[in-house]
Amino acid sequence: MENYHVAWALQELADLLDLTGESPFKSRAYRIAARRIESLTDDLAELYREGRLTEIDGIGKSIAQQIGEYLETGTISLAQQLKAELPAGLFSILTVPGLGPRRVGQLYAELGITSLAELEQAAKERRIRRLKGLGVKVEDAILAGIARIANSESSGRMLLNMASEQAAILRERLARHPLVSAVEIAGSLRRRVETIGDLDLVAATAEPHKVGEFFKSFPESVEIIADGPTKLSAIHRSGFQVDLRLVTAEQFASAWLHFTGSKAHNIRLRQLAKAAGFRLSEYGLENLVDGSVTTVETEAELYARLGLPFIEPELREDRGEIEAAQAGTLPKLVTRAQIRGDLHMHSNWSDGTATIAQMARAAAKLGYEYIAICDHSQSLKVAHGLDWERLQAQHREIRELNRQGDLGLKILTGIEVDILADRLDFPDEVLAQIDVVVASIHSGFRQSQEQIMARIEMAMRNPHVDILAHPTGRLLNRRDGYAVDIERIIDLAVETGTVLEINSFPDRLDLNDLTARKALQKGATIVINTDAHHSEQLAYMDFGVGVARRAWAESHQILNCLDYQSLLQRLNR
Ligand code: DGT
Ligand code: CA
Ligand code: CA
Ligand code: ZN
Repeated sequence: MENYHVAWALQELADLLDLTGESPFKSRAYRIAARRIESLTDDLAELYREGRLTEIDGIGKSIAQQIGEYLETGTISLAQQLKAELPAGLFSILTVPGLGPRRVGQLYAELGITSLAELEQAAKERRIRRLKGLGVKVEDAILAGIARIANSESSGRMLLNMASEQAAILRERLARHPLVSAVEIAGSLRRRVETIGDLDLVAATAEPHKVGEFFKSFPESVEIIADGPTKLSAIHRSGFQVDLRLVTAEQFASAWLHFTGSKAHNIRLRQLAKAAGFRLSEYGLENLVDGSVTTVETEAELYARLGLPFIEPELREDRGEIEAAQAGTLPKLVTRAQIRGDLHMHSNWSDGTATIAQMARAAAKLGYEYIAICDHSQSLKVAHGLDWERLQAQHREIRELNRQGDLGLKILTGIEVDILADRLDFPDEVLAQIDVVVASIHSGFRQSQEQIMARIEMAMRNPHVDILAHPTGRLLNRRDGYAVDIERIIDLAVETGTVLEINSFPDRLDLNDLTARKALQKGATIVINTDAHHSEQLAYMDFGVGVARRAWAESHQILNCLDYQSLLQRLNR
């Protein structure tokens, strides 16, 4: 038994405790213990045999006892007992985004909800908003979540946050296996495609059979759908597929390149190889005359053998990267490390959950020089939009935080001003006093292209508006964007100097890679923002950077790659 099996069992026990409405302290203790165990390098079973479990930070007597029981018998009787008491349908409700076990337990206890269908009905009948601590926002989120499940089941594609999180856990786990000498994520996730069909992992091992058995024993697997000697596929509990390819250490670099794709990019590489007298495959380069196979140590070496410089995974789509590589004109792609700040985030002044100081501290930890707090404006009542009075109070708080000077970065004042039907949600005199004005549409999604474009043009022509946020309004797996004329928006951005946002939220990624690339080609400036409503969401920056890289962006084209002084100059232009 491996450590992560135990971690997983404790997680499950914590979920069960939450579902039954036990004290939150109990489940939290189990979750902390599970996290400790997942990152533990020592063998838990061995520590148990030596009677040393309680030496681990966060593991007390009673949790140690449960771990012991699990190691001895493969189950925890408390978990079995709780599971027997709860209706099975509750577990499907747990898959609704944003609904944790505690809330699911509350919905069960107070409304008797035991299935997705009952949950949807209760939300539609507006019964959920009346429960303590839930409200209209949660009810809407539940309906959206249910719709998203239905959609992603039909589209079958995962959002990047979920895909990256799962892939990282699985990669880590395989990497710790003693028979695995290398393991990497491949496929669309490595190329940073906006949604992911399935996860692809490539591992190097001399004993594929044993590693394959290990992969099949993962507790998240609900079904093994391919079980070959070097190619395995499993369906995991949350409904997605994981493909694992097992190769030798010598084949690893070629296989990683091959399974990273895209298919279109690989076809081009195979043509180049053929012209040079080789057959390119996941095993290496086979000489077409004598059949000898050349392997490579790195992807870069393989590209070099085809007469090309290294091509970054985000570019591998046959969208001109081969030609650019041959001509020596590949872009120097922007990196996460070049991002100096985040200019669109929310605080608990509107619909965020953290204070401004908390957001600032979290941003400083990411190495930023500056942030802008852009809470919603007054008309957006559901998000507690700020009127001028509260905005001024917020600005006082920001000035005070900056004056204290112990945050490690500068906070700019900002607003996400709503683009109303015929005007912005604040007059120019107010907007003039704000450092960063982000404009966006939150109403009238179904208007005609003419109406929507008139509103957007009005906003972009306003000299105080710095950034057009999530320009198309699309929500992945949920709804298409509004009827925008994206070419026109790009032209307006170039004409007016309004910066176009790549919103990094995993269900937005708006602009997308292709439109962002078009915007950059025409000379528009892009900003990569998170739109975080919580300090942990600041980490979504990686996803936005992925989109920018897929758009061939270089740092000089990105607003938030500017240092603080240059940023101020650009904003005041
Ligand atoms: P996805 O999963 O739809 O988000 O997109 P990808 O690009 O991850 O596609 P996937 O998982 O089917 O395959 C991973 C990569 O493996 C793909 O980009 C190209 C490479 N590949 C090479 N040969 C083959 C092949 O014969 N079939 C498939 N499906 N992929 C291949
Ligand atoms: Ca894939
Ligand atoms: Ca695949
Ligand atoms: Zn926002």
